Amino acid sequence: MSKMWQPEYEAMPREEIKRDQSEKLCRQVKRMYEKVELFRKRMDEKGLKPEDIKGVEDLHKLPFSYKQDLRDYYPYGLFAVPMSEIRRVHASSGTTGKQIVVGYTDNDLTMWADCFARMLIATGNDENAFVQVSYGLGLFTGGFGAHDGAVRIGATAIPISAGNTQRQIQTMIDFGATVLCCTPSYAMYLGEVIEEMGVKDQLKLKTGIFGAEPWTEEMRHQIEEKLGLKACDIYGLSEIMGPGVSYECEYQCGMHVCEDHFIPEIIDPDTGEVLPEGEQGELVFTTITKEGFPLIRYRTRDICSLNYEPCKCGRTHVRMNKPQGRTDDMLIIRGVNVFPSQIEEVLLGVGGEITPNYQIIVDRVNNNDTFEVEVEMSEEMFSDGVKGIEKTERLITEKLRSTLGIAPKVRLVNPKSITRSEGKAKRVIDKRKLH
Ligand code: DLL
Repeated sequence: MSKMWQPEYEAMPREEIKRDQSEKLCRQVKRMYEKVELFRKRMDEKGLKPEDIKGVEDLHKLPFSYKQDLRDYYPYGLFAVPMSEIRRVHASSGTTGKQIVVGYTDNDLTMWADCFARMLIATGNDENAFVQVSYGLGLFTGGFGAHDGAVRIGATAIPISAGNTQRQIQTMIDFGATVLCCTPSYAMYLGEVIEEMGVKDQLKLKTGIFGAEPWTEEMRHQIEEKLGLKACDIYGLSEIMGPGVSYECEYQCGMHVCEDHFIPEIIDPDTGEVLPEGEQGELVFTTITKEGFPLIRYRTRDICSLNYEPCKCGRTHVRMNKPQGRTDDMLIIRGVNVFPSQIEEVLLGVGGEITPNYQIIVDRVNNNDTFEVEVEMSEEMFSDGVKGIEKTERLITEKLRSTLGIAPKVRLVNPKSITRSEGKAKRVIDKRKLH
């Protein structure tokens, strides 16, 4: 078996990457034109034939695809192979709407495991690693993605799945886990319970592979401190593959996109125009090797930018920065654009008096938006009393006003009163949608 997860496959000069992508793109477009009815229809509407696409320079001519397409053609209508060649399906429910289904052939599963394996290798792990998979194992892509990646490098997988926090920690200690894979919000929670149990010194963790939701640098520092590991970011989405579309190397300075499989673009979400290198916009992906469920120019709705500068690790694959949020989770409050991640950054910057557990509550009363942020205080602050609480509330309000341009009502709430998440955290309650 070829070891596509070895770093040499990610260190080609840019010209070679482009040549490789061009060949794969042309092949993929031709194949999809034959096999996927919706793609053929969109090409025909644009008056495009597969032969008009000669390489990556023509990518921008191709039609976009959208999450709604997966719903319209639910469950298998966009697959490009007969179902007898689909080895596994996964699904994502998202926060709203009908679930979407994705499918993988044997080759797709191999490629996915290779991509996840790359991250394990790039963060200094090998066949001696014990990989605790605390992403949900099921229709969610997180668990199986991590599991297959661990097996691919010959490591030992511990497929415990999400939840049952005490048992997670006991298992981590008893089985000697060296790598932990889960969402960053669950990692924070595990850290909290580990602190309470006083067992940090019994852990052998070295690397955390955390993703599936946005998280800030401040959160990274707190997780690293609580769990005593190096916390690395991994990105992916079910539609494109699952975890491992891009990932951080040991230098933790942007996530390398597996460009031999996925071509990223950054576009203006309003006009659809491709933006100049380095600018922030909506991330779009084209899968150039996927067989079962390929997608051309898929609008992820994630907001980020791309960095083509060489990385210290020697990989030449482009890096994307941490997605700041999604075009569809951006809140518009009193006419101002607000991303939950901006709030998180401010809160975590405040330091020890408050915890990183918070909730944003937006409502509309008499045609005016109300905007509240509830933040959990630390045990120490709780016992110190009212004066300190009011002062901290004022401090946070001012910091948020200067970052966002509008000030929420900030309320410090009792320790442990905000529900913890074992998967993706739900930070926003937008009651305006319910009226
Ligand atoms: O969350 C796949 C995954 C599993 C990625 C485990 C990483 C680790 P979905 O459930 O389809 O797939 O959700 C995909 O989650 O479009 C982003 O908005 C968000 N997301 C995923 N990774 C990150 C990340 C998985 N590292 C959606 N940072 C994506 C910020 C992320 N957002």
